[in-house]
Amino acid sequence: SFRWSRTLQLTLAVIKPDAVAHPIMSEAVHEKILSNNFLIIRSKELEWKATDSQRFYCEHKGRFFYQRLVEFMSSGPMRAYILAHENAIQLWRDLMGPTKVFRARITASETIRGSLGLTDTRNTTHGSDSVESACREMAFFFPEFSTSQWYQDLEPLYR
Ligand code: RTP
Ligand code: MG
Repeated sequence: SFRWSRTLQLTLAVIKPDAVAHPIMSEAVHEKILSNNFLIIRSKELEWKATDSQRFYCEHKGRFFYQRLVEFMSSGPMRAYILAHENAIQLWRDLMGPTKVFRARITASETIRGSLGLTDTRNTTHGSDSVESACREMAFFFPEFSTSQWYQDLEPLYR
């Protein structure tokens, strides 16, 4: 019988409006997801109102870039994914590369942000940074998806 040998972890990945606006960019990101063998558990295109953006980025309220970040993230459609992989959270962040575009370009030009990032705000993608934020962010984007149910359904594969 089939025995699962790896531990899957879930993360939330988002293709931001700058990349969705240019299909050549969003397709390159989608390719990265596939070529790194992520399982795509959920995927949808959606658009935020300014209030959604404020709610999602409330931890950054007061930072100098908050206003432009909030405006940018509600400026057009995005594509959100729930991805599964061994060590998915760290793997996806490694593939994205550094937040700061100058750092990404110079030290990690092969990463998503290093190759496609336009500015520190318009930096192509988002990825959860911890198990806690992955839970919060998956619920934010996919309220009907139950993370605990998903892990529970997987349980028999590990026995
Ligand atoms: P993220 O939350 O999107 O995964 O990015 P991160 O952890 O690498 O970066 P964080 O410091 O949490 O910043 C959140 C988002 O704010 C935007 N940002 N803009 N100087 C700027 O204009 C600036 N600095 C940060 C980025 O889009 C980042 O994704
Ligand atoms: Mg962050």
